[in-house]
Amino acid sequence: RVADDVRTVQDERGKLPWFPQKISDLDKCNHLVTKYNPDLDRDHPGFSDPEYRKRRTVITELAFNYKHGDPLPYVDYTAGELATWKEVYRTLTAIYPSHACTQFLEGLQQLERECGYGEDKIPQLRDVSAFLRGRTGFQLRPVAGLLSARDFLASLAFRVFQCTQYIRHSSAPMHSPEPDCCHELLGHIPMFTNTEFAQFSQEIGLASLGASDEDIEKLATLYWFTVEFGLCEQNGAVKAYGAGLLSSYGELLVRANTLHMLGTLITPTHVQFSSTIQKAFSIRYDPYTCSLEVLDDV
Ligand code: HBI
Ligand code: FE
Repeated sequence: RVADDVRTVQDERGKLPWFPQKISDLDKCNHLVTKYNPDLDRDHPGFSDPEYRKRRTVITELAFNYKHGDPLPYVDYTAGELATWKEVYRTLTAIYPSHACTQFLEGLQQLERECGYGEDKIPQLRDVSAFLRGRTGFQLRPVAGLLSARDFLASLAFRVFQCTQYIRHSSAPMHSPEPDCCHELLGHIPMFTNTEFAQFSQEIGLASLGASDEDIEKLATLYWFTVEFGLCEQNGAVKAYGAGLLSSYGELLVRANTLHMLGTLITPTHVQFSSTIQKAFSIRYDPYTCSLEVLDDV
């Protein structure tokens, strides 16, 4: 049994799961997991706020209508949304120097210097995508919520990171049950400025293409314990590089201290994963055309 967010939509027996072969195929990688969105999750801080839900719908429409090659949608954020961003930005950046790994801190500094990051405005995906392309070749596309693991991982194979654009509810600035722009822009984006991290991300993505549901679940778990909640040791101290930690004040303070004692340090280089995934073919990525060449191994 695999989790709901992993299972392939049409599970045709014996047939290789469909996967994107060129970057524009990512238009079809848009299967959402809706269980944490404010229309369905009673525990979501925005569940009983119709204004919030309406606003979130306006922003997610931009992602639903987006096609590869379109200019990334620009969102005119409201004063309330900007206030939430400011509170999140101030609170988190205050503890980053002591809790975040050096690669993250360097990435954030670059973004502040060269990409307009700061507490006064929510960075636009268009600007962040252009910036990242020049650093590590990663680019962004908008997404309407929590994406299925298969679709999310597939986009990484093309050096594409799928980003939500709505912001968390103002009543809970320090936590969101679903990914929001604070999670993406503060938690994930700084790490994507790092060459090794970008390479690791693409490799997980490539390993996921055409993989069985069981293997997708393994890769999603690996992703969870590294990219989302990973800690590492730097100069004898425990530092976070996981986006789930770096976009949540409580997580960052508590986990960085307790996980150290449990000795659960995981770094991507400790994990050998793609060699244990059985596939009947291998893949070569062509960076010039952003497409794949599929080679039969027999
Ligand atoms: N969807 N929008 C979005 N953002 C993520 O960070 C994200 C996702 N779907 C799955 C996911 N992350 C991973 O944690 C794994 O399930 C691969
Ligand atoms: Fe994430």
